[in-house]
Amino acid sequence: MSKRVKEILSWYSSDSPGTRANIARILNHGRLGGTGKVVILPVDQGFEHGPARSFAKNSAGYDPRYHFELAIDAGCNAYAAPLGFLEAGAAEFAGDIPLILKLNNSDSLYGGSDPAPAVTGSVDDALRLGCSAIGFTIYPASAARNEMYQQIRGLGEEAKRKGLAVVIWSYPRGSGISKKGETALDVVAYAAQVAAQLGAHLIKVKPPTDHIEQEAAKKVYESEKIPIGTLADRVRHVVQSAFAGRRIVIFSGGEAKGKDAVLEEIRGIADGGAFGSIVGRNSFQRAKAEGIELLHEIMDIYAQHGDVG
Ligand code: FBP
Repeated sequence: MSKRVKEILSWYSSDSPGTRANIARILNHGRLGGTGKVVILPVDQGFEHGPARSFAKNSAGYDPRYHFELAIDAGCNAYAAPLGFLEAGAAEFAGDIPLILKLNNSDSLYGGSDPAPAVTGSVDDALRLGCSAIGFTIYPASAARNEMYQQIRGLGEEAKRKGLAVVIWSYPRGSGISKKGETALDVVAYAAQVAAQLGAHLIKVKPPTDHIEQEAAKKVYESEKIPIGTLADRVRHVVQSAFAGRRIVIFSGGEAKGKDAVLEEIRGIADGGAFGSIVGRNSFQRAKAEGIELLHEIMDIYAQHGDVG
């Protein structure tokens, strides 16, 4: 076990050996194993955005087995997906890569402004499928957020009792904020703090812009001269907002874009001290060899910031 992984595990001192072993499994797997950095493949977009928007660009992705193979062949730390996708490959690929079962999901067919995902799997499903962690999305700023906070309270308590890790996707969205506010620095930092307070071991947020959404927060950012000019500055602030960097905070990839744009963003995120990235559409919407090459380049950037001690 590397010194860095040991140090990260020491931040989770209230957790059982089972949960800590599962966090270690994620941190020690794949090309970045042992560095304290992670790159995870998430494929819940079929549910969240629909099949054509997700898989038409690279039709191999309609087959659930494709994503297991992509994550394994690329040397990702873990693969995260909803129940159906994991059930379709968990036996065939058992033991090949740490799995994260997404326990809630929402579709894009209902157009309301306040997302209210359904619970679509259980902690026992995660254990049955050999997962290392449960995953759960919260939408701070949705009118339905309190329901999500209460659901993850129960699911998180059960997952920890049964020795699993907890990963929270924290995506501010809904009638409480503007569209621009979803990625505002103050809002993303707040979302990371809420996920940490809900007991997440790993927290996933979107890369923040330099917009400040809330008036009360704006005054503090100005009076305390919090640096917000570069992506690295902003990522540093978000990581600090999740318990002074004592929680694993990773950043999402977003819609498919050109390779140079992806890598430039990753460099900024890595420079800010992020623990890694979760990259879905930018990897599985490319032809397999190209997706793997991009994931490797992303991992190489993080490896330069990692520390195997
Ligand atoms: P991407 O790299 O494809 O953005 O995936 C990361 C992710 O968190 C997925 O798990 C999730 O489905 C998606 O982002 C949600 O994206 P959006 O906020 O655009 O609906």
